[in-house]
Amino acid sequence: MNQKPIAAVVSFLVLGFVGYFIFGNIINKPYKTNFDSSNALSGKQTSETNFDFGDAPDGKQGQFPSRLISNGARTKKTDDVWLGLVATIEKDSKQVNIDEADDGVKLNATSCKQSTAYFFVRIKNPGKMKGAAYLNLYADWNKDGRWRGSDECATEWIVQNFPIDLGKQTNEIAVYAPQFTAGKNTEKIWYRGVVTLDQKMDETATGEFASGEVEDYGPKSPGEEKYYNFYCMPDPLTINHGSKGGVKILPDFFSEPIFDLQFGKNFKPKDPKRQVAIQNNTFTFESSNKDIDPPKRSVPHFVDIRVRFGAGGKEAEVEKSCTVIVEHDEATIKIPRRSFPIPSEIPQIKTESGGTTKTESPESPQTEAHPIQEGAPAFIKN
Ligand SMILES: [Ca+2]
Ligand SMILES: [Ca+2]
Ligand SMILES: [Ca+2]
Repeated sequence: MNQKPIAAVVSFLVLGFVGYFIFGNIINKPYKTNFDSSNALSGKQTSETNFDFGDAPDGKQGQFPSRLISNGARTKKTDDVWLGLVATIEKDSKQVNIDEADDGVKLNATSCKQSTAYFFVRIKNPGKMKGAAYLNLYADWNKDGRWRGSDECATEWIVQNFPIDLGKQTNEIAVYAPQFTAGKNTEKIWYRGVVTLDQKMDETATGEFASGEVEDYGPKSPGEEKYYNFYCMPDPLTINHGSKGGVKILPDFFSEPIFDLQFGKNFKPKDPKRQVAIQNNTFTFESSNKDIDPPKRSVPHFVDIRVRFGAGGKEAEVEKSCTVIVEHDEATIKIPRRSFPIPSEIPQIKTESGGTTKTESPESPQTEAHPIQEGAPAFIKN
């Protein structure tokens, strides 16, 4: 069953998007939800005036319409339909090129030839949404600091309201690949990718939209083209004490492939409370069954993983932690001094075992339920 979707996304594997489709299976990842980065720092409540903006230079370095004063393209809601994993909300454009959530558009442009853009479109309620979303893409082929007009090969408004029927997107993330003719110069350009819900854009790349996300990408030197990062799945892994579970380590959307992984330099895989082992690109976490100590509580463990990327593992190394939550439960404690059940304890134990069955099985998201892998990932060309 796993073979079918893998075949369906072979073209993405070639492009280095290994593992991107796994994202379609991620539901309720607590730290991956959209966040308000401006307020995350200040601790303030989200105000009515916040939007997601683009972050192309709007000032001396370029005249791109990014800031509020320039009527920069912006979206009010970012959790109906958005690009990649995350979106930010800010009071004004984050100048320049410092939006942390530009993670859902990839341009594969060949000078004056037919080219492809990849949009990773994420939706909140797959199978339950109605209406349309629109994809737009603007590229500054002539490098004059604006998205306007055309060069000798192509218009700078390269994808024009490419429609997505949201009712037909049954996966949380789908990839859309509109095609276009690229301009003459395709190197070191600024481009803007936008998804909007129900509303169309125009050639100005400006305006306020009720829902969606705006992502701007700046010029990259050849050395900066490569990207290395990974994520843990599930994150967190939740297990009961005395049991074990596995966490897969997967490369991000645009990351170079993982070469191998090992524990972080200061991480102790074995101690009285746990045994952690790495095999292939997965680690298993076993919580010691001696580790039964009331009261009922959740104990987080942080497993430091160091991943090497690229050919021979020599291109890059990234180290970060995956979280494992061990649920300690009084229900397993034997209390020999009591020969009869105390009535109040019976429902308590039932409740806890009910909670236990609801706890996410470490295996089920990838290997049993895997709804994304049941259907081929949406890959739509026009
Ligand atoms: Ca943005
Ligand atoms: Ca994004
Ligand atoms: Ca231009």
